[in-house]
Amino acid sequence: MPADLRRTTPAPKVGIVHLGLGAFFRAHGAIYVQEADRTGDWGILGVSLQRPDVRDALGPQQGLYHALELGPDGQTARLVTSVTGVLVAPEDPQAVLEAMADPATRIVSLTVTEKGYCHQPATGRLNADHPDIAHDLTQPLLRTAIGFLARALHLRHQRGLRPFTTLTCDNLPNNGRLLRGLVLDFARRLDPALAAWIEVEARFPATMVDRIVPATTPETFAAVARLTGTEDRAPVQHEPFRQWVIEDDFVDGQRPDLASVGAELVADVTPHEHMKLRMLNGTHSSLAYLGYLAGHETIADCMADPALAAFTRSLWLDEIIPALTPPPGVDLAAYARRLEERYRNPGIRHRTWQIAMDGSQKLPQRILGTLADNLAAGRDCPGLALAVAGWMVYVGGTDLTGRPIDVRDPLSERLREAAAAKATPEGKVAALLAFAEIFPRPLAAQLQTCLTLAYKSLLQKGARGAVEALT
Ligand code: CS2
Repeated sequence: MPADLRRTTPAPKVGIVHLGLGAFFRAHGAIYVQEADRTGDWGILGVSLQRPDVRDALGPQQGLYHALELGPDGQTARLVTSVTGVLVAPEDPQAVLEAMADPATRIVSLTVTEKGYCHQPATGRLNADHPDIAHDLTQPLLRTAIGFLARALHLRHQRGLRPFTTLTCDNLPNNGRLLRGLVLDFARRLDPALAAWIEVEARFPATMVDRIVPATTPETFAAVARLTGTEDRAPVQHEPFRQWVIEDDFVDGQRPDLASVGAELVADVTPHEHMKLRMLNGTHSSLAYLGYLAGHETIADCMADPALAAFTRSLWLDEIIPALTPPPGVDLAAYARRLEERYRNPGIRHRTWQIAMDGSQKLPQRILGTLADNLAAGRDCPGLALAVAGWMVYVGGTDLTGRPIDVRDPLSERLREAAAAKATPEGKVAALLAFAEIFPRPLAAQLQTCLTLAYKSLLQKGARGAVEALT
């Protein structure tokens, strides 16, 4: 009989409220915080913004869960103790606001995925037409992270408290500045005095987060039971590598000592963020679409295919690195070699389909920025163009052999209809480039010809053939 998970030492006091308690944060930030919290003052109260599943699994375990590390040569499990409880926002939004407004809460961190920011990916502006934002501006039962942040800061302002630090941990460019702009935009519509206070007193440090966290599978549960002898209903799994680069800009300097456990606290995260988003996430998304269309289930399967491995190396060396400024002291070619090792980790099954999700929200910061910078410098990017064409085929909803694709994307219906309305590759490419929320205008016009060529190559040669033809 496997043992139940129970605390044997007191839970830490809550100092952090985390919005969007998904697998990534539980396998990354929650572990750093546990290691850094030597005084028991930085417990994490998790908030699920949509579903109760994580609370239902973690609640009976007093917030405890295991993180399974997937090394190339074996697995280890560690107990994570920093999460003290979980609230489900739709059940009791007021409780979430009160937790965020509690004076002991000094940080509100978030991982709500790209689409959770309710912005226009191409411009970074708040999408005020988003139904959930429109709702949150007028209704008390909040739905969005932006609504919760602005209204909780409002409560703190009204109560004469200091603001919390808002710590975004999502893969978005200039994530701190972006979020600050969105919260301010929302706050201005609530109360100009609130917006003025946030502008001066609140802090939104930017971060670069990195750890590959494949979705939990039945094998994860089985491995944790085998290694720990407990029946854990909420384990997560992750690669050994981890990195967290954080802009050191917290309200009153209040934060756990994250530097003591390997996080890098820096003055400017931008070069780290560009490097990671473009080199890791950019090739991840490229492999997600082209690898999926080539019939590969995981990133490791893609890298075991010599054509796709050579293609990925060429993306790094010929297209992405030339358009990057390296962070101080970082050798980008060495970073690429390290990424290749991580992608090849045979202990990890990271599905192309998982990474392919929400492409409309990911392409701008992962791929389109690199394309734009290269085009401006007079360099073409056949590999990244092929990746975008792969996305265009993918969102059409049918693979190159005619099988349906389960496309998950907030714009999936509109994208599929737009592509289906045109018969020719030129027409389909133009119809998808017309999505101004994804493709900035001048870039869209510049991409029409090379994307049409790439799209035709995919139809004629298949994904693997098109990749081989390039390398
Ligand atoms: C992936 C990321 O699913 C995806 O879109 O590219 O989750 C990636 O694994 C992480 O950003 C790695 O840090």
